[in-house]
Amino acid sequence: MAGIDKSSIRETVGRILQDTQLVDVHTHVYDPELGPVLLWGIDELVTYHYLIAEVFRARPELDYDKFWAMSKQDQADLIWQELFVKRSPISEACRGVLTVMHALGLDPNASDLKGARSFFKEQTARGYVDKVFKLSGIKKVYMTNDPMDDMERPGWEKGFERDERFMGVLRLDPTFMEWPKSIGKLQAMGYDVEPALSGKTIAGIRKYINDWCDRLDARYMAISLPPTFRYPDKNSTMTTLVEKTLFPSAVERGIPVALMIGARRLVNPGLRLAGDAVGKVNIESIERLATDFADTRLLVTLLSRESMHELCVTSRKFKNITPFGCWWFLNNPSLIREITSMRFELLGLGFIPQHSDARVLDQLIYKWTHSRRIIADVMAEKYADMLDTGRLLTESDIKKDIDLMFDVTL
Ligand code: HDL
Ligand code: ZN
Repeated sequence: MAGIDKSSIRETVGRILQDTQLVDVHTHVYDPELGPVLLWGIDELVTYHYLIAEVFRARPELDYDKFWAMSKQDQADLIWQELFVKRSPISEACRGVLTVMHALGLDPNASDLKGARSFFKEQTARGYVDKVFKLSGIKKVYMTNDPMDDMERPGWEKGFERDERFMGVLRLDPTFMEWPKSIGKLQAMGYDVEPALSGKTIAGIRKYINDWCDRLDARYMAISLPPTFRYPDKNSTMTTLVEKTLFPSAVERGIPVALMIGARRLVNPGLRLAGDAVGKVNIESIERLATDFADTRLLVTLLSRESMHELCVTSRKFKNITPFGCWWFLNNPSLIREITSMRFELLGLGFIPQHSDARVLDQLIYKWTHSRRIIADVMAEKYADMLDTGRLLTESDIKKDIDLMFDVTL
């Protein structure tokens, strides 16, 4: 059996990864039938909250309220001038916009956004979804569906014919965090709940979960938790909600739970969505959840670089933990490289290397273009090390390995 020569590994891995239609297990993009919750086009791309954080660093005298009072187009024009014209757009978020423009045949050297805007005027949402999926090499995305979102809920209540490329995911932190903040909406939706986590309320929340998992055809449930999350914590409503509703419903439905831990929300409220920061997590709490709910698959992604090493070690101890993606502040080339190397070294192929976390449809293009390159670099290095031992490697070995990691069915 002839193996691949070491000198052609990187080209071969890159080609196979490029030609493989991947699955994106965490995004904030939506079936176009859901209407305005699907963000796309140059103004959404340039006003991505990552770039809003960066424009305030370029223009520290900018007033938060004045910025938010501007139209989205004016915000985009300001960001374009400050981050793309007056200085080199070298940050990962800036580079991402350029990668998308380049892929669409738009001019990344343009002095304004007029040309880009006229291109997008000719697009329809559905047609552009097809274009972006093709350019990204993505066959399926998992959404982040929040019934508490007044923009998203009506589309689901009305009902629509699903685009099978958009998989449902029930997101629960907007319902659970700062309980009983969501009680009014739950009651307005007809659920018999009260602030006290009584048997009646627990039953009402489980009905909410089941009703919406049915409506979404949810493939997993997700919850984002702060670095302060501790489990079990007998004084915390979150422990009760997780123990008595989230996990029992996941077990009953036989679906995974995604734990996304480490975001410190709104450390700077003036930045709104761009105002969140990061904190290291308590890995023991994840180990206790993995122990108490040993039959539930835990998809885990953490926001702090330091926590990622602990997660790799903990994943070796708990077969029901699957680390997924380089999330948010970790979705940068230098950190994707480090984390992916560590995961191959500690977990072999037993993890999901990446998710895009795309908030704007167009971002699928850049987040996957950038990640494919780095993951191919790291995979090729690991394969080369393996060949040095005399072990042979074929193209079908590589394809099998890539499908094992990326062709995720949840
Ligand atoms: O909680 C999450 O899913 C995060 O991804 C947030 O949406 C965050 O604002 C984000 O977009 N990160 O990329
Ligand atoms: Zn996200």
